Amino acid sequence: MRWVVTGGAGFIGSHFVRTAVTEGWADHIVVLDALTYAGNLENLEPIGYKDGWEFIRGDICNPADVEAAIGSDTDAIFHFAAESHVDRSILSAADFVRTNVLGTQVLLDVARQRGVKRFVHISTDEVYGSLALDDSARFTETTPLNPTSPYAASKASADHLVLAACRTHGLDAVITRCSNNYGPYQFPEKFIPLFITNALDGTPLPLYGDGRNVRDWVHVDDHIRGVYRAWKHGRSGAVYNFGGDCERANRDIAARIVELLHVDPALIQRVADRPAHDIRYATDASLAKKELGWIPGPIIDERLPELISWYRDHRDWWQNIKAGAYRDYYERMYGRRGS
Ligand code: NAD
Ligand code: TDX
Repeated sequence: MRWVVTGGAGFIGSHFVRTAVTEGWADHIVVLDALTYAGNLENLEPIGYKDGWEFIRGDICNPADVEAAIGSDTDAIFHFAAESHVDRSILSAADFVRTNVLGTQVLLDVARQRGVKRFVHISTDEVYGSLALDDSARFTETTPLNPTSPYAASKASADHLVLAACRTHGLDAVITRCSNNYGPYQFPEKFIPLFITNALDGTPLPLYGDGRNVRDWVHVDDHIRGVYRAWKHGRSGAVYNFGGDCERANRDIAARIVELLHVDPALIQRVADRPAHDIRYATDASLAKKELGWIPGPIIDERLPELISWYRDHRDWWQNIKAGAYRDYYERMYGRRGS
């Protein structure tokens, strides 16, 4: 079994690769990653230099790079590569359209040319838009796509292209749409690692708006095991939602982080809200549970202490990031918001 994993040096992709190599999910894995600001080879270091995987630095928008990674013997492509941060897409959307839309189409074209047996496309529940706060409705796979941010719109576009390749050209493809992930090696621009690392540094935790926005939290390990099951058991052309059955308001997560780290709650500072901030995500994973046999593990309340320990024990990893080019972004974002 030979696989290509795009975005395998990022947060979720690296978790998938580390687990796949360790558990022997495939004979050989090619990681294709451009190493953008979010890609980091340190995320793959725990695997070590053993047989069974290789790394190619390449851009999914460049057909030559993609052709170098995908061979006629490639059994599956797991497509994690993306520009993934909503706030960055609000500052500038061009890279999102390029990588998430055009890059996905390049991969689909090469997959077809090379006769790849299955294309697993990693999407997000953000393509569905927002739910009301005072409602119990959840996103299902038939909820109409109604993306809010440029990031979500680019991911929805990619989903349409994947389904179009499936319907028009008979490409065997499966789409997964997961809700918010948390776990080790998440880039500290995202809410949970940003708040944990800022709290460890004793710097303010910038809570957007009133903090009542709700996210449905899934551990990255549960997500990648769902992706594996979608490859193994999913129907071609099907979409599978993954959610943690774990809706939490941002302000409650922030309060819990402060409590677990024994820092001053006054570190939580309300800042200007994200434009068109989706108020609530909640994902119904019934189909994945029924057809893939997927079940999420322990909820975030049980896993936050171990996650905080990980960030405490891996200070070098995130301090290197925070001391690098990320600083410019941080100042632009949070300077503007007045934290
Ligand atoms: P990430 O930003 O941590 O990693 C993205 C990776 O893609 C990086 O390694 C980066 O170098 C690589 N990449 C970016 N542009 C590339 C290009 N043009 N060519 C090759 N590689 C490129 O993202 P993540 O949080 O790990 O998300 C992975 C996937 O999962 C994305 O498709 C995202 O939309 C999806 N997703 C994320 C979440 C979440 O909560 N983080 C939830 C649901 C779905
Ligand atoms: O500084 C912050 N303050 C804050 O209050 C940041 C960065 C975020 N937030 C809020 C905004 C959201 O309501 O926290 C919540 C989570 O924010 P993000 O971590 O940016 O995630 P979100 O916008 O919900 O999108 C995430 O989930 C779906 C991922 O980044 C996407 O890649 C994924 O598709």
